[in-house]
Amino acid sequence: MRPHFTYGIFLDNTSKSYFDMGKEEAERYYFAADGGDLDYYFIAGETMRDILGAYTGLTGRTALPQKWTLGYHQSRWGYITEDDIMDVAEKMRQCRIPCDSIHFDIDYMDAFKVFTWNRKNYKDPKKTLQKLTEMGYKPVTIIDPGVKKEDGYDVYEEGIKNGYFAFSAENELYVNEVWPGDAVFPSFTNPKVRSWWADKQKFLIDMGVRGVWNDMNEPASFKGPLPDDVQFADEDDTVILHKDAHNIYGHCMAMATKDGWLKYDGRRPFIITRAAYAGTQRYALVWTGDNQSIWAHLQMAIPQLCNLGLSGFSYAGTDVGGFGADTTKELLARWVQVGCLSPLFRNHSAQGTRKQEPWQFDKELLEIYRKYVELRYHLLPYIYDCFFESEQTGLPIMRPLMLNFEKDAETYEINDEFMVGEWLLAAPVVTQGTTMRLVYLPEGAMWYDFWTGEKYKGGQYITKKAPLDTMPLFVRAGAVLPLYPLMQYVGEKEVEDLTLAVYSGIGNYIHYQDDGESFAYKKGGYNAYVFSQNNGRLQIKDAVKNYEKPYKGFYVKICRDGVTALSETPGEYLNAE
Ligand code: MIG
Repeated sequence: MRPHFTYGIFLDNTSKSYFDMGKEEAERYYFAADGGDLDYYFIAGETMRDILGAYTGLTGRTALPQKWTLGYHQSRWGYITEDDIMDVAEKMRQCRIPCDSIHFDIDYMDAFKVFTWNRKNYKDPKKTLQKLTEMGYKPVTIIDPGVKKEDGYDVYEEGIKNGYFAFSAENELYVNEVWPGDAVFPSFTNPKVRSWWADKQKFLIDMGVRGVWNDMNEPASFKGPLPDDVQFADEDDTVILHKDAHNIYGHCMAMATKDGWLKYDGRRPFIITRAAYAGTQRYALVWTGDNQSIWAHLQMAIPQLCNLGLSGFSYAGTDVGGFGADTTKELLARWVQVGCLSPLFRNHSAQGTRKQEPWQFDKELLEIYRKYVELRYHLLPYIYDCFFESEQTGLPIMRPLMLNFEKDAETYEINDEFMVGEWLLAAPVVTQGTTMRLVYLPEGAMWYDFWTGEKYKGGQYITKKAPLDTMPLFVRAGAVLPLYPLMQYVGEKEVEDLTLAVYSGIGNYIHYQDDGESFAYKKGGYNAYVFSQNNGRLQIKDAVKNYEKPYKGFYVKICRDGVTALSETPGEYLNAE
């Protein structure tokens, strides 16, 4: 950023590359790559938004996801049997923790063979998934790239017959070890291999799975990294060496996976990937992989997700509670507060660590957990709107303050606060034992405390009490926040009346409504409402009216200084007049 312009540089090179942003010499940026073409873009504009718009115009934008994917997801590596899964599914409903998805980690497979299901631990997997579906869950399964080397295993044999797997420098089948033991690696860089892999998705879709989680696609391997000279098949059946393909391996796997879901499911694909390249946001969302249950990794979650957002990945998340090592009650309480405003909201943990579903601690934790998952479900239409706009502008959901307040230099170094869209500012506690924190409120706006309705002028630091059950959260004056009534999962009930929380000030807001699943919105199949307010006077206009189930009405609640728009629990408020 410079006083009168901003620029971005995108190096489009898949070989091992280097970036030195003023480390060696403060006045010099330096980037290079070991191979490939010197292919880079210089993007100029006035603001960071311009750069992001142009960069995502070039590399692609995160598409509007299915609405349920924005709900809460529960996962753990260690749900081994169908009883384990059903137990989680039932407890979630008993404890009244809203939840839309349960994720199946590698243990659902037979001997870690991709596109198989373990019949010892699941008598009838289709039936189990059917049961989950009836309870409102949308099952998501993990898929790794490594294919078990085993005679008679169809995926392996098909790949061998067609030459779909990578070869060593000596032109022999390249074998390394991953979960299934000796395994081989599909050449996702080749369109034929991608279309074969796309067809494989049918196995999951027919089973009743609703999304895929691609793991280990760096590709990761247990017996050391793949050598540089391992040979993959490229686009035109020529060879691309691992050293040039490594950075796009996950990208190409995501591409294949998405194609399969478009072909056999037809709804907006929900594909999560661990490895990605510039532009992978067109195919998949990302999660930040194996974090640890430590405070430093909760702190890191905010800049990580904001940086991903600035890199085109509007849809991203961290493992809530931390993946490796044992979480604690306090850490989990603080993590769910960050997680509930992260684009992907999933609790996940590693086998052998302390369990961290919301009921694994005490009543206090369960209540805190529920408060923030419920907050997420009330805010779903707001978050969905952010995604709707992200597809048009490239602007992320979760943003560093500076993206919204570029003129306020005080925001530049803040990485323990973030914006959700234009109107919400979160200042979570990310340090142990803290019950009060400083919050910077950007200049050029007035702010309301979400919980108490207190009004503050921007351009100042304030101190906020933040006991374990409180995440300081602020709404920019002028906001009209669309809110849903409480639901245990998306689709539990039709939302006929939308609640609008109006935070006195001046502002316009566009709200979108559609079927939440199909591609009809792309052809205009949605409703758009424009909410304009002038110091609490609200006007509602139907700007687009193509979706056949418009709202029947709106509940409006106005927040002025000291008058709380939302009571402690939004649920109570929503039932009020
Ligand atoms: O070698 O599938 O990042 O989320 O639970 C570990 C087991 C493999 C790594 C993923 C993690 C997942 C785990 N996987």
